Amino acid sequence: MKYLVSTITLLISLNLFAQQKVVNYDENEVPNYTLPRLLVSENGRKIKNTKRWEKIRRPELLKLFGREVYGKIPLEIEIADVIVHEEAGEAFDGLAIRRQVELVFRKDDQELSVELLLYLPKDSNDVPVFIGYNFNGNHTVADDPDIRLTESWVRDNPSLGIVHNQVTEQSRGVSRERWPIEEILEAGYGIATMYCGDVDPDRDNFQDGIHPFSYQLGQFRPGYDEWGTISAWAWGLTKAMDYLSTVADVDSSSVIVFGHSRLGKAALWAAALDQRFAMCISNNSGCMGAALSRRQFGETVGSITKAFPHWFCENLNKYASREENLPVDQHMLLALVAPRPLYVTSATEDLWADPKGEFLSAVEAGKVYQLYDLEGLPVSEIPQPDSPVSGTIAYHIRTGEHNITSYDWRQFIDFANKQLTKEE
Ligand code: GTR
Repeated sequence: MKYLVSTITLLISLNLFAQQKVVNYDENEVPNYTLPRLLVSENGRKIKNTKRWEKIRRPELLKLFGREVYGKIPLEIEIADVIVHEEAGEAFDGLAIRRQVELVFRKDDQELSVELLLYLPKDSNDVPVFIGYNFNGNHTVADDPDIRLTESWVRDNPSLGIVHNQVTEQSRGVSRERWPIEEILEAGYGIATMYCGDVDPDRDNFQDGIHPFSYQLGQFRPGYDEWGTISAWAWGLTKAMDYLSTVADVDSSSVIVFGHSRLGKAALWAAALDQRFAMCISNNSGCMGAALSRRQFGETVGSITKAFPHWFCENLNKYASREENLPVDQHMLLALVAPRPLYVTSATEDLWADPKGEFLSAVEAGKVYQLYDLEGLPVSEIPQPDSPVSGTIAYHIRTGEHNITSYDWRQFIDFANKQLTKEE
């Protein structure tokens, strides 16, 4: 008996030790690593100019991220219908008009509806627009009683009245602090959002959302190199871009794609894939977003593929605890946004997302901006908290936790003002 108890105690402590080792928050424990080379092609050719970048390296990297990380999008599909639920509702005491449309996709007997909510400053045209997903439904972004409720699956959250995976009135406006819409409108920008779960519910189940549209007969999940949920979300953003290009009051050459956390990963991948996005904002996107995987600081390939296997293609599992074998690292994803303006943020308490790894990744991506004679980041040391720095890449680390706040938004607006203002 005594022997049994001490064996169990030993096993428990070994297990605790192992768990502690799993998450590294110690800079001294970051392994020595060499990043895969951004500016050398697969067959060893030096990428010395924008022509070679665009013709050779950019397509190679897109292919690698598609095949090994997020999964290729195995589907060409157009919006079948746009159902306009509201054309120009008055919102925010006359500051804005609200438009709500349903983008409908059809294939054989399948149908998928994605609702897009768009606020535009009233009486303006050629408006630059921010577009990004929300986590729990369009109605959560503002205290606006006219925003339609999603009928899609939403993760249960009884404190918000989300039960049986359906939203209710109780969650209206609950995310408003993350969405300073009036400030955005007053600054002369429109803002568009969609519920990510309309495109693909965030669960380990490939039977809903857009995925089944790409299946052959008898297929129940995407292939090893085919789209996980982040690729599905990125696809949805490109479809929203298709729609925004048809809206007369929107300046489709100034659409800024943004996202927080997992949705920041999707925003980066969407901007990499679709060069119509004029600018990209990655807010606290962390592991498989902006942060360098090889640092293995905070969340790692091993932990993310264990907790959220459905976000990626199955191929990514090969690199759990084998980051050094990845043919890419995340500075390459950031570089795929070049030469367009890119904003990367971290938060001081968001160590899980590896702030330093997000910063260093942005520094490295600057090499591609330099090919375009643009300065990426103007500094090589991580700045003090709440001290944004910017070239054509911008970065700040905000004091506080994993979140997107009005402080972050003020910096995004300032940066967009600087970067997108057209020369007269
Ligand atoms: C965490 C996940 C992160 C990040 C975050 C979020 O649990 O580990 O990669 O994406 O969720 O989306 O809020």
